[in-house]
Amino acid sequence: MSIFFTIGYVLYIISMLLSMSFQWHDLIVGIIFFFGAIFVWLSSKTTVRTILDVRRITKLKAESITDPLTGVFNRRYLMRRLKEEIERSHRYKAPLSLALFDIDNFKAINDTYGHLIGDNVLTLICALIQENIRKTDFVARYGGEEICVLMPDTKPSKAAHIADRIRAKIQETNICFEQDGVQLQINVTVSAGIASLSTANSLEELINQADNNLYKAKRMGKNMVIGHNEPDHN
Ligand code: GH3
Ligand code: MG
Ligand code: MG
Repeated sequence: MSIFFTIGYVLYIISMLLSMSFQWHDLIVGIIFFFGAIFVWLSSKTTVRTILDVRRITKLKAESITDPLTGVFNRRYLMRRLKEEIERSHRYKAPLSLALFDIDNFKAINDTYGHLIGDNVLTLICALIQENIRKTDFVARYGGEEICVLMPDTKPSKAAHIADRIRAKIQETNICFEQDGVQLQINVTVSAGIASLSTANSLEELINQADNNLYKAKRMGKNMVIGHNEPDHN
């Protein structure tokens, strides 16, 4: 940009000299052109740098709240949001529920097909859960193969219904993959425990309740959702 201004002005001076009508105050125009060009150049450079910085910060922010394997929110973000949602629920006296999912017999999947396939299965299950929740809910990886769905403004009976719909969807999904040139198909099931702020008073109680219900679901035969006092069977 400044080069164009400078060239333009040099050509202007040359034409003035050639036409013998050059006067020293014409230099002022050149100086204004020159510093104007430098100003425009520096501003455009700063703007480009700012855009790149904003992009970098946005990316870093997204990475700090996302689980790198599955792409859903990470545990740290879950805990932060959970705290905020509990406060919001108390303030507006609104219901709040969550479902804690755990993949059934996941160790056997790892042992049979290897960890890489296990990783793919886990990622796929997270995607299936993500596809089957409402816009107002959100999914986070709570632990190894435990996935939490937080459901604001939702009563536990409704949460159990949603969780059971997700459970059924996962059960009916055939997971296909290729290993050593052989096409394989596996069926995965999940169990879930529901917790609600109506029967828990704190974040810890909420998590404990979901954990206990999940444990019950495992003990009662897996592939089921427990919450709201009665199981939603497969
Ligand atoms: P259950 O039905 O009772 O839940 O049995 P399970 O085999 O799913 O549960 P268990 O706790 O015995 O094993 C969980 C396994 O999940 C063990 C661990 O290696 C595996 N796991 C945890 N995180 C990951 C991961 O990110 N990738 C893979 N591939 N495996 C994982
Ligand atoms: Mg498991
Ligand atoms: Mg587990």
